[in-house]
Amino acid sequence: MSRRLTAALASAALLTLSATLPAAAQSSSTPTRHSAPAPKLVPVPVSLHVTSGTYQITAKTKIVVPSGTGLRAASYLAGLLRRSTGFPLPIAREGAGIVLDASGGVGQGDEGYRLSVTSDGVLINADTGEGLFRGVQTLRQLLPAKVESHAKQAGPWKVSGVEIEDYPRFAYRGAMLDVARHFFSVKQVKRYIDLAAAYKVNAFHLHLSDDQGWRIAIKSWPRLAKFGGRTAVDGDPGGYYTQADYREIVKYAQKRFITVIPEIDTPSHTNAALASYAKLNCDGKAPKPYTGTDVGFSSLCTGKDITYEFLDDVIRELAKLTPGPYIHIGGDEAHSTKQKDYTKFIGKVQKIVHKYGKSMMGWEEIAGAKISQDSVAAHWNPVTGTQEGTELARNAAKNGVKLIMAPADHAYLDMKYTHKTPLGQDWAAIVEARRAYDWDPAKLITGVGEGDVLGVEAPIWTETMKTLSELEYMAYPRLPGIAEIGWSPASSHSWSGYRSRIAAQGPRWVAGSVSFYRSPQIPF
Ligand code: TNX
Repeated sequence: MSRRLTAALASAALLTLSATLPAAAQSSSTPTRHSAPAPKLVPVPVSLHVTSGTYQITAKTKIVVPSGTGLRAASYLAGLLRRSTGFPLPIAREGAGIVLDASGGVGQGDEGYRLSVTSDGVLINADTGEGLFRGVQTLRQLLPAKVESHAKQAGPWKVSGVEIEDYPRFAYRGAMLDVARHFFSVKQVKRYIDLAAAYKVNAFHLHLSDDQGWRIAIKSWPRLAKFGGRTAVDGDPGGYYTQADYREIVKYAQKRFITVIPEIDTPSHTNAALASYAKLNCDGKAPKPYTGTDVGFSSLCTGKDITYEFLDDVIRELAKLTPGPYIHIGGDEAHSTKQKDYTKFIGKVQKIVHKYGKSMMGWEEIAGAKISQDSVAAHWNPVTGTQEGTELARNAAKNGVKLIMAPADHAYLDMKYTHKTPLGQDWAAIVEARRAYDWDPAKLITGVGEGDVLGVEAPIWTETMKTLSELEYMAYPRLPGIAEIGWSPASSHSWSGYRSRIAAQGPRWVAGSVSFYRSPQIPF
C-alpha cells in the first residue's frame, strides 16, 4: 500500500476525532470578538474570529515565502492577484506582506492551516505546502469578488481582520468528470479543475472510457483512442488525450494539490474498447460503435486470457502516468456479466492494479467481490432506490473497505435542478441546491459511519452536456455544497448558514464568468 494512501487514511482517522471540536462562525449569528460581520466562506472553516484592523494589498505588497515549500501556493496566489489587481506582487524570501509559512506547528494534518489578517499583513501558517494552498483559497474569498476577474480591476484591495483555524473533516473531496459520453479538451478540463480548487477539492476523477468513447492514448493498444475515441453520444465529435495531454492535466492539478484519478470502466461500459479490437470479444467479432445512452449492455470477455493481457497493458501505462495512489477500474452496472464471472474478474483486476503499485478504486459494486482493504468503493446508488446500493456500501464497511460517498440522489451533478432544467437526467432524483448540500456522508446509511468514509465525490455525467458552460451550470452552485460537506465539521452543518454563504459566491462567479444556476433557494 502506498505511503500516501496510508497517510490519507491515518489523517482521516485523526480528523474524525478533531471534527467533534466546536465549529465557529458557520453563520453570521455566531458571536465574534469584533462586531464586523463574519466573512462568508465556503467551505466554512473550523473556527473563525473577526478581529479589528484591515490590511490593504497595494502595488508595493510582497508575497513572502520563508522556505521553498511555500512556492507552489505563492505562485498560485501571485498569478490570481496579479491578473485582477495588476500589481507586480513579487515573491520574496523575507519581509512583510502576505506571508506563507510552512514551517509547521499547526498540527492539523497536511491540509490544516492557520490564517490571520491584521493591519500589518496576512499570515498563513501550515505544516505543508498543501496546507498553505488550502489557506490561500480562503484568503481569496476574504478579498472583494472582483479578485476573480480575469482582467485588471480598480482597487482598493482590502482584507478585514480575521483569525481562522481550519482543517478538513474527510481526507477525500472529489470531483468527477465524464469525458467519455462527451469529450472535453485539456483547456476545458483545466478550467473545471481550477474552479473546483477554490472550494478545497483535492481529488479529480476522470472517467476516461465508456461505451461511447475511449479518451486516453494507450501505446500498446493504439486503436482504443484512434478508433474508439472517434465517437460520442448522439454522434457528436469525439476526441482523446495523448499521453502528453494527460500529463499536462496531471501537472496542472498537482499545482493545485489535486490528485488525478484515472478511470477505465470495466467489465461493462466497454463498447468503445470492444469495437476497437475484435479479439477482445468472446465471439471474436467487433460490435459497432455506440452513440446511445443505455447502460450495462456491454461486457469484456471475462473468460479470455487476452482480456487480462489487455488490462495489464492499460493499467501499466496508466499507472506510469499517475503519481496518485489510485487507479479506478469502474465496475458499475455490469448487467451483462454473470455475478460469478464478475467476482473473479474484479479479483484479477485488483491484482493487476497492485502489481503496478497502486490501489484499486471502483464503484460500489466492487464491494460484492472479495477486495482488499486498500481498495476504495464509491457508493452511488440512491438510498431511496434499490436495497442493493445500501447493502453493498454496508458490506464494504463491514470488510474494512473505505467508502467514497457519491449518492446519485444528492451528489450527481447531472441530475436536474427542477423538472424544467433543460439539461441533465432525473432517474435518481430532482436535486435542487438544498438537496445537494443537506445530507451527512456518515449518517446516510446504517452501518456506514464516520470512520468508514474516506470522503465525498460529486460526479458529472455528460450524456446531456457538451460545452463548458453547460458543465458549469450543472456544477455551480452544487459542487461547492458537496465540497463543504467533505471539508467542514459536521457540527457546522446548517442550511440557513450555508445558504447565505453560498449566495456570496454569486458575485465571484459573475466576476470569473462562471455560468452558474441562479437557484431560487439561494438569495443570490
Ligand atoms: C449511472 S452511476 C452511471 C453512469 C451514467 C449515470 C447517469 C454509475 C456508476 N453509472 O454510467 O452516466 O448513471 O446519471
